[in-house]
Amino acid sequence: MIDDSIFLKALRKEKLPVPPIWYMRQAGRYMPEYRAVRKNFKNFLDMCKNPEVCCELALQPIDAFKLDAAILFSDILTIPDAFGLEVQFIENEGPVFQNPIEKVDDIDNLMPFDPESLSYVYEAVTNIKNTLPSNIPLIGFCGSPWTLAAYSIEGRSSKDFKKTIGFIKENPDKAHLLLSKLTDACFLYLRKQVQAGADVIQIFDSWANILDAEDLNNYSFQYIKSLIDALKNDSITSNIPIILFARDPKCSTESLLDTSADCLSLYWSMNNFNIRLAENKIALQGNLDPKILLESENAIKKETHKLLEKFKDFPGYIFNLGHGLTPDICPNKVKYLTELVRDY
Ligand code: 1CP
Repeated sequence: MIDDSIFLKALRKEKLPVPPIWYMRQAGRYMPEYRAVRKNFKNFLDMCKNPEVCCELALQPIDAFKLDAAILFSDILTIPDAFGLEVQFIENEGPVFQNPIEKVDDIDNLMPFDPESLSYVYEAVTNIKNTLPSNIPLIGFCGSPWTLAAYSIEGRSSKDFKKTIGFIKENPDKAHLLLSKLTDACFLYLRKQVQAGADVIQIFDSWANILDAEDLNNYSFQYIKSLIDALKNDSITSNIPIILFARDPKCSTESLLDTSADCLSLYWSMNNFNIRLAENKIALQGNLDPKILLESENAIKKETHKLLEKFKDFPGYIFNLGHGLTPDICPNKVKYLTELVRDY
């Protein structure tokens, strides 16, 4: 039954009359239903630690827009929190770590990752899976080892992650040790999500954009590839499709294909990506600039039709944005966009 869903068909690189649709950050602050629940929690992670609430939030965009896939409601920073770095979300500041990694000893002394400490996430997965219509697949996810390392060293979000770049240049061996520890944790975490009911996995390399081509391979893609290899070689996760989102990566199409992901989620400004090279090798997702949703319906229509034309003959295209929906977007525009794609 679930195998007949158009999302899983597209991930198997089947050509479809209408692409499956879901949106990055489809559950979030742009929805009034989300804000109504969010106001009951001071700390965002406390909300993520409540599996019933996560279930309700993950279902909100499915109910509102009849999307073709649901995504687990959680955050990528659950893993650093489980390593004891104590993540808090501060209003208008984003994530702030109480115990960031400041010196090399902090990496040696990291407590071992216990996948059971994130049981609240797996419970949310099971709740969502049990509540979703049986033909709608559920996406589990994690941050890439590099993106998690960047937040853990920087201790917060940043435009350029200067502190992190300085740290890895001064201590490359310890940086690699941290990345290996995070890769092992991501594997155990994703395997548990699949055991709990996730049908698909997405890896978010949201800070791929701050590395040059060589460092991107050395500090990020190398670890994404070992994570994907481990998942493909494990009997529980071997058949689960894996989507990789890398934000604006400074690299060739070939090096993205070399990660062994089953699907690449394209950032909105990735115009150098060679679609023909990807054909029949990998599925593709995304690429629409989310900012277009702040414009008029006519402007949305023009850009969306352009994008659908671009991927018209591509076997295995999933409609999505090139990054997440932002809080300033009006839900009516999301509804309009979804109908536009289905009517094309
Ligand atoms: O106060 C609030 O309501 C918090 C807003 C919010 C939400 C709704 C955050 C804080 N995280 C989330 C949920 C979330 N995060 C989901 C599930 C919801 C869905 O997609 O429908 C997912 C998949 C994520 C993943 C995530 N978290 C990423 C990767 C995707 C991307 O946008 O690149 C990243 C980078 C984060 C970190 C994060 N979480 C939240 C904030 C403010 C940040 C920092 C962003 C930054 O550094 O700029």
